[in-house]
Parts: sequence; C-alpha cells; structure tokens
Amino acid sequence: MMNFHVLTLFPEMVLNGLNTSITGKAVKNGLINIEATDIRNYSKDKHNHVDDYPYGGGAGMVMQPMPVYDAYIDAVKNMNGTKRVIYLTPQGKVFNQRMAEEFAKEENLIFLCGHYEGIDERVLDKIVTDDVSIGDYVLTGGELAAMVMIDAISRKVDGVLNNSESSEIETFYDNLLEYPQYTRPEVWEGERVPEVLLSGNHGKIEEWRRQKSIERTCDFRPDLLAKANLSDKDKNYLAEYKSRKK
Ligand code: 6GU
Repeated sequence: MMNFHVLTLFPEMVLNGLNTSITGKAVKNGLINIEATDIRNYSKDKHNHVDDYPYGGGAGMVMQPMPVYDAYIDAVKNMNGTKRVIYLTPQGKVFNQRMAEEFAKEENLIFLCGHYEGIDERVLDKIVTDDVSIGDYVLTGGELAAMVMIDAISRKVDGVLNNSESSEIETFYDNLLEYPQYTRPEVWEGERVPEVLLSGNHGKIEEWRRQKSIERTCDFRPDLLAKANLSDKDKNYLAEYKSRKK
C-alpha cells in the first residue's frame, strides 16, 4: 500500500481535501494511506511558535529547523521501505506526469509543506530528497501543491481507478490532448452531437477521435505535438488540417 505522509501547519486542509472523491475512496479501500502531522505539535515554545525572524533581516518569517526535524523523525519512526522527502517549493523541478508515474513506484512519500518565507535551509539540507514545484506561479503554502501531487500519484496506483484503461489512454500518455466527449441529449440548445458518434461505426469513430486529438493538440499545445507518436496517417491528417486552417 502506498503511504503518503504530509508534514504541515494545516493538516485538516490536506486531509479534508484528500479524503474526498476518488482519493478518499482509495483510502477507504486500503489502496493508499494518507497521514498528516501538524508541525506545530513539535514546537517547544510556550506559545507554540514554529517560526522566527530571518537572520540578515528582510520581510516575513522563517520556519525553524527543530520542529520540522522532530516532526520528520516521528513520521519515519515506524516507516518501512523506500522513503522520499518532497519539499514543495517554487524553486523545485516542475511536476509532470512522468514524475507522477515515478513517484507512484515508491512505498513512502513524505511531503514537507512550508509557509511564510520558507524553512531554515539546514533542515532542508538534512532531510529533503526532492524539491518539487507544481508550476510557475506563487502559492501561499505548499499544501495545495502536495494535494495536487498526491492526487496525480494516487491515480497511478493499481486499483485506484476502476477502469484500468482510463489512466493509460489519456492526455499526456501519447502527448496528445483528449478528443471531445458528448452524452445525451442528442440535440441540446439546437446543437447536435457529431453524426459520426451516432453511426455505430467504431472504425470511423476511432478515426474521428484521433483527428480531433490531433487538431486540439495542434491548436492549444503545439509543444506537445512535437513529442507525439504520430503515424504516417496522423501526419498526413495534421498537414491537411494545417493547410485547411490557413
Ligand atoms: Cl510547490 N509551493 C509554493 N509555495 N508555491 C508554489 C509551488 C509550491 N509550486 C508553484 N508555486
């Protein structure tokens, strides 16, 4: 079973979010385990402070090393198997699907969430194995980033998604965006579902879906298209689509 352990000042935020929907069901089914430690419980200060002013001056506060380290030591005390400690930081390597698949092979993942202006570098040097960012924007803390990563990693764990196909055949698997989907009614607000989808001709439907994936990727993520595995037929369609667009 995959074990996620989050070191945070806001454990309820992480647990409330992840105990909902598909990840929540995976927890109930014993496929993943999610724990959160409140770093504040490891303060030795009478006011439960875990932060202090930065040496050298400057804005904001810095999380002190000792409560973070003690929380980490307690978290790993009864942990068996592989362990990685992921520090959520905009300075980290940008998270992607390949990393989600790699992390999903580990037994234990520990997520360290910082707040304020960050965490004292000395404890980061001692415990962190991976620095990860979830994109080029700034969050108020690492919790949402940890939740994003845990969601993406969980769905790569066997049994979490009911349909074994649905995880593999999707955006980024083949570096192509997904084709559009339709359901009932057949006509909504005067708009019809594309006729080919009602034809019952599965060969034609597959061909149409592949074409729509190629079109969307060309329109919205041409950077992905360069990495996509296109057949000669796909390439011909792409060339035809591009000339049609001009
Ligand atoms: Cl991992 N943490 C914070 N605080 N902000 C971020 C981020 C992480 N990734 C993007 N922005």
